[in-house]
Amino acid sequence: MQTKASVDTVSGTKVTVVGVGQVGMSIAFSIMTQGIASEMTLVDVMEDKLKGELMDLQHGLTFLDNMKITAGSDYALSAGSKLCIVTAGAQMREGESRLDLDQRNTNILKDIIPKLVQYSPDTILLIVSDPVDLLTYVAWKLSGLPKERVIGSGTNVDSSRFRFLLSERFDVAPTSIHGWIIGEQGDSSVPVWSGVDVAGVRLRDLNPAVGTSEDTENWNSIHRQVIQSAYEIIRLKGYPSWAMALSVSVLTRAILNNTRNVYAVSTFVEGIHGVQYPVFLSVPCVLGENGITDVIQQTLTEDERTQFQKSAATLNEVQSNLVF
Ligand code: 6V0
Repeated sequence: MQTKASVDTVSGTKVTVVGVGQVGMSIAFSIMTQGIASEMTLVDVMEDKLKGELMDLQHGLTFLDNMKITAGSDYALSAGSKLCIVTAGAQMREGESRLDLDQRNTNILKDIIPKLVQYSPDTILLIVSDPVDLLTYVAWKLSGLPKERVIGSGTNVDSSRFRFLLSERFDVAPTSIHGWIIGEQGDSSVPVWSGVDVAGVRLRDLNPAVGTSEDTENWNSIHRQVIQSAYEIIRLKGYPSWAMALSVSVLTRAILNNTRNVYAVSTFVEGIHGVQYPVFLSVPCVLGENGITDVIQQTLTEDERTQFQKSAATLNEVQSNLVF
């Protein structure tokens, strides 16, 4: 019986996940169980953890469609990846400033990104590590890749939290509600109230004050809940993982299957919504096999534009203090 093909081919849907912490492994598990990729490589600096996670995943393969899984600290294993997902990151140390942490995370990417691009020069990078907008810029600079091929997971998960919370108030399924959170991932994100609709019926047409301080129905509390929920999950269980993993796996599917779905992800926004700096922020983007092919420019209110531009200016200032 012939047990091994005489020629090993490089798969067209190979994904590498760098960082096998809580977030990296939940992403890897989600990609594996959904059968999105035919090959997956895990890379980290912790050899034992890599080996344990590899064995644990491989032992579940009989229950799923087959895929090849490899793991190790050598980036040669990642060669030929169509998509590289980066979740490696440092946690804040006691007394550490935000800028020092940003610099430490930048240094981690200085170690990772050139090696990924060396082995997969045509790859698409999907950055998940925090602060995601800043680190997507750093990854773009370090990689030398075209800006369409460097993407941050951005506000895709925030938009999902937003739609879920809206769905509870409307009592319809989250998938039947459209709604977008754009801008900087985290506290300064921007909910686009004009884009909230169910079956084409726009919330703003029913309540013109929606999202403003004059809104007696207080819809903006839902955006505050979106921001708070990230902190709440960390307080309650230590780290957010499942929604993030599903968010990243749909982005992965869109890229590997060239679906051209639209998701709110972090992209280069100089020239968009009046931004004058070379920064990455989230806007709805069309995703496919070449990365981001189009950006959807929504009609924003003056307040939404101002908030978007303020985040861009802040990011630009932080970026200018980083040492590459
Ligand atoms: P974690 O569990 O601490 O895992 C981080 C992993 O990165 C560890 O396994 C490290 O060994 C590894 N690592 C560190 N340095 C390197 C390196 N130089 N090369 C390879 N691997 C390295 O963190 P967790 O998995 O919880 O989070 C990972 C990152 O995602 C952090 O930056 C989080 O802040 C960020 N998140 C981003 C979110 C978003 O919405 N963008 C959401 C959740 C977490």
